[in-house]
Amino acid sequence: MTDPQCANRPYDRLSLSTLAHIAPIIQRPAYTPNQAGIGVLHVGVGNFHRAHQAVAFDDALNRGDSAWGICGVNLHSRAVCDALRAQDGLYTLIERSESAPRLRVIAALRECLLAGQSPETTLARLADPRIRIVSLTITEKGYCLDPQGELDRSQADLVADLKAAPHATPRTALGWLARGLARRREQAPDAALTLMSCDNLSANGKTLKRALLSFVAARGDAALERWLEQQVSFPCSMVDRIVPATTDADRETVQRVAGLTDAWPISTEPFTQWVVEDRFAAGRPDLAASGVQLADDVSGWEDMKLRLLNAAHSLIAYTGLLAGLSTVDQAIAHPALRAAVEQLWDEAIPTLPRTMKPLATDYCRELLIRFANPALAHRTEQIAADGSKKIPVRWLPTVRQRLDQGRTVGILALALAAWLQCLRGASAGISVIIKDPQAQTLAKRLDSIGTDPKALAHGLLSYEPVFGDLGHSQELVSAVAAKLHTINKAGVLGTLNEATIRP
Ligand code: CS2
Repeated sequence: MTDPQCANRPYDRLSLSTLAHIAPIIQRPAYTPNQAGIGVLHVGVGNFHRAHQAVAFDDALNRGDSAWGICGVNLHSRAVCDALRAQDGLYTLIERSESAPRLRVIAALRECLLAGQSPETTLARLADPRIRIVSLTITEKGYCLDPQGELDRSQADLVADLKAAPHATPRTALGWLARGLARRREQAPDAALTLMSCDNLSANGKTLKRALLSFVAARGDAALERWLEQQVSFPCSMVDRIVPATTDADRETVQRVAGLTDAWPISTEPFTQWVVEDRFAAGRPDLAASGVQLADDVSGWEDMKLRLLNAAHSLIAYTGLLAGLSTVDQAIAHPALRAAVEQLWDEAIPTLPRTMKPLATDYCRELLIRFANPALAHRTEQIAADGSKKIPVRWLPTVRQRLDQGRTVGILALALAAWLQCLRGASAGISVIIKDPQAQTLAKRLDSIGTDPKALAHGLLSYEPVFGDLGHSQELVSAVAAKLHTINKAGVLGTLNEATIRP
């Protein structure tokens, strides 16, 4: 990349050797990155981790607590590792709001490994007693569980890991954890560890524990099962920060403001929240000093976030895509979508735990402001991905609870109908292509049904890997079919208008 004003002078790339040249307006590490120890191993070094947990560990390093550098491990994405290695692990965090972007260089990622390329180092790190926290952002599908909470043996990589020879290179996060921790148990049996899920799942810590213990049991390693029960804690956490995919505009911002190039900066909102159960088996930095809320129980926070924030996001994603709205701020500026989001909250709030209900109004008010942030350009297409894994934790708990209580599910039925249309894609005259491991299966299933709304609604809702037994609910099938019928007749905006005027 070259300076447009001075085509002969290339920009330097962000790295330890150029850090000192960065424009003074930018916050830099207050510590010497090379002197930081590595106390955390994080699996899944995507944008979210780098905008969220990595910042809290960077704060600890900035405060002089030098034990908490991070070893990042990616299972699939080689590109991030390559980009970070070329920058000595440094990257720029851009906080975007309506005022000027605020930039900060994060240096907490001291190492970045592609597990399959460096299997020995990855396993050695997992076994290393200096690593005291292993955290994960592997997305909902990374836990390899079906809606009943059993290992999902329809996943080829999981089945391969379950059957693999003891020294084969694992393919799943569960496979890597089981092998690395088996080595830890042998080499450093007293080295306790915190395994911390930072994914958008309800009871994410318990889910991780269940997935890993089921995996280890299925592999027949009873000694490791016992060790995990005794030496490892699995705190639940609620993590929240909106982090869009990186764009060239972000790279240009860094170049313009910092005077250096960064191949993979992260753009995010000013808001950040992390509520975590204070059950760290081998210590932790002073997370409270970074604004992290340490709690005895985070389940209420998780429910509130999944059912209000993430559920609204997914509603915006599918209805927005159908309405040709490509970003969340555009969608929330549209009166029909905003009314739909507010109605979704009216449906979800009564299902929240008693302790959370009094907080919900302020929470939603703040969400409206966060969603409206025009500087984020958070794409509806990004959120629409992986619906088959997201919807069961975002929409279905509210749906189930309302149906059990004999209440209606107006806007959630519409949301399900919008997802169904997006899955049908071309067959519904829609050009949206949604990334989802189940997309093909679901599209085929819907294609074979034809166009009758009732049959389509039943076809989708009786797909047990997503809906469990919800397909038996005649009321839900009819409600989704009715919305589908209206979408076909009046388009999604017409349906939203009708739904929000006459719920
Ligand atoms: C979003 C989340 O892409 C999505 O599915 O709903 O990533 C959301 O932005 C975060 O959970 C916010 O904390």
